[in-house]
Amino acid sequence: MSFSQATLIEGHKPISPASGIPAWDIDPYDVEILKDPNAYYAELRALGEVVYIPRYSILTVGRFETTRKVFSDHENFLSSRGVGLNDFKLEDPWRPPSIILEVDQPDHTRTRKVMSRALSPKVAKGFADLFHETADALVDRLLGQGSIEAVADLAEAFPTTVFPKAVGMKDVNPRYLVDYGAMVFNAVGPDNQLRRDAMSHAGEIVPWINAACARDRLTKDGLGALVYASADDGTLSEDEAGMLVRSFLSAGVDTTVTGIGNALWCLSQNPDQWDALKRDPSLIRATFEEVLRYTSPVHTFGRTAGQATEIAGFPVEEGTKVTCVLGAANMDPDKWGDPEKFRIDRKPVGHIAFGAGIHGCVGQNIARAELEAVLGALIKKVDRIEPAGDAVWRPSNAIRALDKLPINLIPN
Ligand code: OVM
Repeated sequence: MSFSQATLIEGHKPISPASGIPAWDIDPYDVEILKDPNAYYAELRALGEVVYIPRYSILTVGRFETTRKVFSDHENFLSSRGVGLNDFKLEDPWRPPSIILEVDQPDHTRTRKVMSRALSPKVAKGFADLFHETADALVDRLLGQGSIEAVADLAEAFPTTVFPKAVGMKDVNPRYLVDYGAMVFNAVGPDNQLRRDAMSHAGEIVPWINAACARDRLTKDGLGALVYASADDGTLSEDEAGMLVRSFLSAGVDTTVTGIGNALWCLSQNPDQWDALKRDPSLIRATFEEVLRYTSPVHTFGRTAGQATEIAGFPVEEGTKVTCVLGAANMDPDKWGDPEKFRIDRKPVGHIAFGAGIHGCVGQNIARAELEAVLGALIKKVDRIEPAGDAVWRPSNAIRALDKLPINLIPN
């Protein structure tokens, strides 16, 4: 049997799920669920190891062990056919595929090596002064201001200041970086209003992003130059180097903006945990890990079954799109005691907020260094973080981020 374009659902082949897989009549990309996902996560886990969602003709997993297993099983569950609902084998993607994210072994190995060297712990340490000085200055400025809107004033302000510097970008446009992130992450969802709204900016932003990745738009001392050095030694072509710089800009801004915003949300909602962090600054890193577990900034990413396979004993057809709900896995009570409690002393080793397996977040050292600087500046200078209005979420098909977070930073 072959499928014409007209019979595709959300850009992939419709499936007939194996018997025994429960069907669930739900839209996981409904904005109300995206804004407040915990009940959806709980029901997904309760329904079974794997659930069929007819609306999108996908399978979905949310229990910790199964989600981790599918997400790290790169032999059976491919990335090269896209990590969203579109199957790149059947429909052209909205942009040339990423040569690290949307690729399988062995091609992945070569680009991954370049990126993991460019983003090594040693390189991240080299940015510590820049990150700490920027965070200290930013928090000093905000402290004089009374109540702040922490998403724009801090969560977006920090990464859009330090990250272009770390990459060595000569072209500066914080708004374009944030909006490009929104496109990249909404693009992995269905063709819904969120995706269309994000894509409505593509015409001006995509060419700007692509141009900003060229060798001559980068300084000689940043992450971009490290990647272009791999073009000089023959590991990459010049075009491939530009594509990997594009990956920095795709994956490095929205994610860290979200990490900072979500950290401020967690700490402003849990003043006892803020106090505990003030008392013991050695818990800064553990606090960020708990923010990652508790809020899963990337809530859902997918894979495509490259061949007939199985999930928890249920047969899965070739071409099946499987969404992995990282947010549900990181809240699974079978893995985490009292998952709905935000506890900075939890040390949630093994959370999958950065993914798992060969595609696990290659930028996580930089992300941790950024959060260490921001949280470090806050605990040095701020006595209390008080909510100054309701937090508003910014629904996205893949990111769980705030849109507005009014808070008061009360100085020491
Ligand atoms: C990329 C990339 C990498 C990680 C996440 C991401 C969808 C994009 O290489 O473009 O967001």
